[in-house]
Amino acid sequence: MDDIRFAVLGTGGIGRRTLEVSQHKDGLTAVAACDRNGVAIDHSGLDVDELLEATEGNIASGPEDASGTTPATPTDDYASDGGAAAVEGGGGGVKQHGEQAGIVASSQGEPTDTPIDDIIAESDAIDAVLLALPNLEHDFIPRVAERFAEADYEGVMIDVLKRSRVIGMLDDREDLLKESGITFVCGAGATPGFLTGAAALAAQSFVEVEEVEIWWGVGLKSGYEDNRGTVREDIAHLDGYDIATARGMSEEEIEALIDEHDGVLEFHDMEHADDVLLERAGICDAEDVHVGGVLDVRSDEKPTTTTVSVTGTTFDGETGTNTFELDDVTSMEANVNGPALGYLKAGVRNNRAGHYGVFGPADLMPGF
Ligand code: IKT
Repeated sequence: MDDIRFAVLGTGGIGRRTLEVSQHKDGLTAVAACDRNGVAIDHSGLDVDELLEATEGNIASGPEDASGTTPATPTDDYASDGGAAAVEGGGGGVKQHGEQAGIVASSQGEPTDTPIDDIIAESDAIDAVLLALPNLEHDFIPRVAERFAEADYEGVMIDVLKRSRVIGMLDDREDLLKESGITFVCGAGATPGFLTGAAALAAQSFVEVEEVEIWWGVGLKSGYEDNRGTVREDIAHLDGYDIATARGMSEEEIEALIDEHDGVLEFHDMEHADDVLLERAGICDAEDVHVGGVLDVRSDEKPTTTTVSVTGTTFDGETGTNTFELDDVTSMEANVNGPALGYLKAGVRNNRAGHYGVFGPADLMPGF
């Protein structure tokens, strides 16, 4: 495959790490990145090291981390997303007035009020767009996809969204995406994503799948600061919390909750899109998929081993369970961003073959 020129929307934890991991992968050139306040575009390839250094510990405007401390004023571009601004405005904020934060702190960054539109304006020369945007406003990512489609973007869009209900919102826009020539790969992080693909592979031995259990363990190797967005998003899955309450929590409230649990949060029956994505791919019913896990906010060690167990019946009547296990030392960062870029490449292969529409991770594996 020729070189893939890609853009990253959002330079919070996921956006920055994807840029970093991309440097270790063949054939990927980062040509554009944006956050709430700025945009960096260089069609011959961004200086990723400089960009990472400039944005490190300086993620005020990283829209992926939906949930930071100091809400900053959102730009019109994000504000025009009717509500998403509130989400993006929370972006991991450590920015003080007058201080350069996020992409504008990079020598390649330009301030802008319309970061997404600025990338759209350059999208003729971009093969793939990775949406490392916050996920707390459910229709935000679908609406960003719509904006690219309305501008006749032809190429790949990929996200690492989590919630099951978002997939339907993307499906509702599938005709528009197809008309434009977009191959949209949704839920392409770890879960959903890597682990959904693993379940699809493990299911191949069976003629009927009874149950899929995804149990993940995460220790925050890169620390809490860099993962505020994902921690807040996970809190929304705890008993007594939902998206609105998690979004409304102050940083102090989050820290108090973490203290109450001695730093270890356990989740059961999470609304993670592995379920609808496996059903969509014809593997099993969504209700037979269960996702849960343990997050240790204070340790870089995984509190439990990440496993995917697929139970089913073989053609000759045996019932078995295939288990896929991740190594305890591979970090969440490696398990989210590596697969996301792998799915991005698979998306580009499909896009170049003229396959447009909405694809989940299980659709890019052997058929069931
Ligand atoms: C995600 O980012 O995909 C979801 C997070 C869990 C990641 C699992 C990684 C497993 C591993 O590294 O062993 C969490 C639900 N936010």
